[in-house]
Amino acid sequence: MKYRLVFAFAPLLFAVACATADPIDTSSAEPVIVIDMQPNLRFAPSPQTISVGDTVEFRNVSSFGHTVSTRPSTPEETASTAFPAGAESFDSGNIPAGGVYKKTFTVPGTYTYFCDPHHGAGMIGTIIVKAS
Ligand SMILES: [Cu+2]
Repeated sequence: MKYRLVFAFAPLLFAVACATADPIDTSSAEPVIVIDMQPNLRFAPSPQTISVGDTVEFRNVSSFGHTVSTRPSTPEETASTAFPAGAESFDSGNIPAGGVYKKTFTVPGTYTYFCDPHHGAGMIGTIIVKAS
């Protein structure tokens, strides 16, 4: 009888244990800097200074898609894109509403990036990566 009771409540106990566990294990995670892609077509904060090796998490907090890119496809984008020698260009592709794109910066210098669909509206951001 006792055992049957335990089995009956096992799923419930499991659910409670899961609910009370820390949902994000931060014990071994690298530092994460958050930059929002905002509904007003701005990256924020920008400029953002980080340390080499840091990971930036770009969060789309608007209700439509954005990109994070240093890979220009127009002369205008080329003119407002920059990244240090030795670094590779990057392009997140479309990040849907509520989506996230993570990038780790391993080469120090200044990165000027843009959102492809909203470049013309001035959605351009700057990240300064300091050498450690
Ligand atoms: Cu955008």
